[in-house]
Amino acid sequence: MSQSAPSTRPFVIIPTYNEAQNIKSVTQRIFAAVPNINVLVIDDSSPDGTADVVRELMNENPNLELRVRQGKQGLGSAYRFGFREAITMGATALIEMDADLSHEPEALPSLLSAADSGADLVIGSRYVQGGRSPGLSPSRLALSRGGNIYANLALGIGVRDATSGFRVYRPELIEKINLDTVSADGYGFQIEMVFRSRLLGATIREVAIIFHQRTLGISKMSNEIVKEAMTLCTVWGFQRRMRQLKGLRGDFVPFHKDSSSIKDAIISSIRAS
Ligand SMILES: Nc1nc2c(ncn2[C@@H]2O[C@H](COP(=O)(O)OP(=O)(O)O)[C@@H](O)[C@H]2O)c(=O)[nH]1
Ligand SMILES: [Mg+2]
Repeated sequence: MSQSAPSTRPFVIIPTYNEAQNIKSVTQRIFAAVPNINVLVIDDSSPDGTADVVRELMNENPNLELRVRQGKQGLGSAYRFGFREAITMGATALIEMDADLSHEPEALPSLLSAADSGADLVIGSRYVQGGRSPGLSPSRLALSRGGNIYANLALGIGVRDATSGFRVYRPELIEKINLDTVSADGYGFQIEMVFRSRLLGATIREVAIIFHQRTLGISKMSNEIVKEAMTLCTVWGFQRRMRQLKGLRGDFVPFHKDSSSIKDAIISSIRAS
């Protein structure tokens, strides 16, 4: 799938929910790091007026775009929407990045050059040599490391930081994945996208990043999001194992939480032949 045409119209997609205090610095630093880059903010009608701040910034930045959606619909849904919009606008690379400055805009050139040198998916990774996440609380570090170990055991993805939200995708890979069949949110979305990329034989590279703790605003991470990621990994892992045991090859669309029950997905993977 890889080809090495340089990325001429990269889009950074930033989902926002109550990031009015961060969005100005993050966009300014992005444009300083990569002057001609495009930035697309997907705001879910943040009550703190994030969208108004973005509108103000758009007066000075012709490469800044905003889409406002009705109500909080989750990070996975915001990215699915943003990927489609950016592809429609001719994106040659799709970059995922948080608004809270956890991801250093100055790392964008190294991620983009890894994509240009032939990776379908580049993951900014805390867990490869040179990667760090200073100041992460022991409980969040345990959750993050434990989640990655579990996702690797269940799904065989061979990625050290599968929950990282700082990434570059080649648009061709996103088009192949078919976003209509991706239903996870939050960490589950990040893991699902790595899993789906692996199933398609994509070239995946991890590049070291320093992940900073948020200093302004609050995290939207919740127990529900962690629970969803664990449940989905377990079901996908079961489906994958059944397929291996039966020697099944060919296209495989993993369990989609909105289109069948877990019970039906398990029964059909036991029956499949
Ligand atoms: N549009 C949109 N963005 C969201 C939503 N939930 C989180 N985000 C954004 O996703 C990014 C990561 O969320 P964050 O709260 O920092 O999660 P954490 O880093 O796991 O603690 C931030 O830019 C958030 O503003 C949502 O429901 N809709
Ligand atoms: Mg964050």
